[in-house]
Amino acid sequence: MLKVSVLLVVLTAAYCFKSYDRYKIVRVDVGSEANLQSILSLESEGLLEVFSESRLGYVDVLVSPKNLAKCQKSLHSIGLRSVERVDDVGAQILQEKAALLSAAPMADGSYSYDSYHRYDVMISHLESLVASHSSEAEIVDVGTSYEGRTIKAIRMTADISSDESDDKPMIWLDGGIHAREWVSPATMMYIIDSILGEQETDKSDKMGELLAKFQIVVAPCINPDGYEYTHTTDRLWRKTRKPSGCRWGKKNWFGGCFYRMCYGADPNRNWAADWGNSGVSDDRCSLVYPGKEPFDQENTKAVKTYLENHSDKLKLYATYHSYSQLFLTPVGYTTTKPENWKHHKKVGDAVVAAIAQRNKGTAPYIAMQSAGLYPASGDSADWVHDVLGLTDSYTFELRPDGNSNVGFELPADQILPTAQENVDGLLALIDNIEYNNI
Ligand code: 0X9
Ligand code: ZN
Repeated sequence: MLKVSVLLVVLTAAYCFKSYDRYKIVRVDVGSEANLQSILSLESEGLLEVFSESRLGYVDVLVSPKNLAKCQKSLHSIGLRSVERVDDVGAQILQEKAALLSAAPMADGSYSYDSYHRYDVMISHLESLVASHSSEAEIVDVGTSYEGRTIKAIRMTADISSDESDDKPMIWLDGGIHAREWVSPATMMYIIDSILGEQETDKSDKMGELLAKFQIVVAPCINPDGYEYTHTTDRLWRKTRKPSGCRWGKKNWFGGCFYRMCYGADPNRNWAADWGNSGVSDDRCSLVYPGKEPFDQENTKAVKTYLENHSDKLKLYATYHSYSQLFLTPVGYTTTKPENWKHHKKVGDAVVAAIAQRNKGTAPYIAMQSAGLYPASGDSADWVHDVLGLTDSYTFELRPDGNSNVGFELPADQILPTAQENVDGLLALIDNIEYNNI
């Protein structure tokens, strides 16, 4: 009986949801910038959608059943090799949805790591943590998203109500800037629970030392509009949700859009560090549209303002994405190494070693300069590095590894190992930042 009702709810939910029924993910070899341009022109013809950006010589594209034959023909005619990676994206999404719907509902304020949770569940858990740890945690309202959600963070430090606590060196961590990367907010929640001793209880001495020395601010989900949209409407949405205008700026005779209305900007292309130059598209509907100008998205503006206001204290910035299991060091728009590269290399080696130590036998994380993955302008870690002048500014890419077929839909039983290894990764990171080594 339970199975039948879960199936009914799944089918109803699927009906309102963007369908990826029989869509395929195809991996295309792109050895050169020219090849990538050919893919982008197939995208503007509407034959495919770039799904995840080109990484280390390939790009994954999403192809509808209607376009499959034509798309394969076009790829073949321009000499690009391709291989099917996922046979039916829609089936994968339905499977995930069924698991979500059969998960036990969360009691007010509680949280679990066996399922992905909605934004309000995360925030009410933060509030309950603050209530039970009032001497060491408080909620920070970072700002308001385009759709009116409050972007919340939790600030944690020993003796939080003392005036001195505001002056302590600051560590900032954020998650969920890309909407569909669900394991990122979940990992941030686990890191928060661990810092406050609700998880990883064997590390309480270490966490106590950190809270005495630093103020640690964690914003688990800084793109709440996009995140909620992935739960209600389109599981694979990446960007924000602010309308960005008609595709190619073209209106029809009646004042509507000639093609269609585009929504959102890529919030990790929207920061003022080499903004708009590489790894972006001026197609407002593209998943890497950087916005009309830097910080024209409410959420990036809010986080930027908070960081600017605390820049004199900021000692570490880390932002958590998925997927590929990487630790990315600045900068991401050019492969020219910054002057603090030697330090970045040392930090990266320490972080990936600590992660590997925690979950032996799983694919290791790899440390590299972020432009080595692919050059892209306007990301948050580069802005903190270049504009705030902070050496220790990094991007994590969490599980799964780059060869995975599940991609952003990491099964929920992987949340805990991902989060656990990243508590160890974070501790190694903090031990190695410049501030702790002078
Ligand atoms: O493209 C991104 O924004 C990040 N990858 S993701 O799949 N999570 O979208 C990587 C950012 C790394 N930064 C640069 N290459 N600049
Ligand atoms: Zn991302």
